[in-house]
Amino acid sequence: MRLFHANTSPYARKVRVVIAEKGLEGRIEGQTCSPFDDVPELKAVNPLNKIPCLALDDGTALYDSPVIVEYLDSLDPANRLIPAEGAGRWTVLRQQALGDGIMDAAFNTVVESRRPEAQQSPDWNQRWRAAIDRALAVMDGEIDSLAQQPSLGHITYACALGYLEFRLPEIDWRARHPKIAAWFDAFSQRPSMASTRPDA
Ligand SMILES: N[C@@H](CCC(=O)N[C@@H](CS)C(=O)NCC(=O)O)C(=O)O
Repeated sequence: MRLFHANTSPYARKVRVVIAEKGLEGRIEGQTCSPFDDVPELKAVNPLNKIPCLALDDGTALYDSPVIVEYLDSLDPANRLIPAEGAGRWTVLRQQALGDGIMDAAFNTVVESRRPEAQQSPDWNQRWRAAIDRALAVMDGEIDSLAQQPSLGHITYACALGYLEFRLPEIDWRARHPKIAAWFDAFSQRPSMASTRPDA
């Protein structure tokens, strides 16, 4: 299998952390690329021209990141990061959606900031910032009750927080959410997180 990714992509980091947590490194070759460059191999497997994309050995490909992580999790059902059923499954999937939503709002903000200033939209920037702030408040409310066993929910939260810190440090979420900061610092000690830092 081949994973198209970039070190700075929070969605790709989520997939790479899952690969490391599940010990699948030996089965997946990485290909770093930017979707903003012309990469014919990426477009050939993902018509959306986005990363992450996982090209399978049978010539098919999986995207986007929630589909890829569900597939990777299924390869080793004994060590699941997404519960197979029950209330826990919906909690983890909802947490993934919350973390992915922070990534979406942050990524849009970063891309918007690279457009000519006259074309940037203050309305959209405010909307994305408000979504990030509300999502962080929800995360704060549940951080003390996160399960001990790491799940895809934990991983997605950590990758979203790492991306905010990397690309939008001015948000300074640590100052408003010290409980989240303490949890993030502890979770970031995991080898899967340390080896996938966006600034590495
Ligand atoms: N929902 C997608 C989002 C993927 C995504 O937007 N990736 C960015 C890089 S961080 C990308 O490839 N953007 C290229 C584009 O928007 O054209 C996922 O979870 O995989």
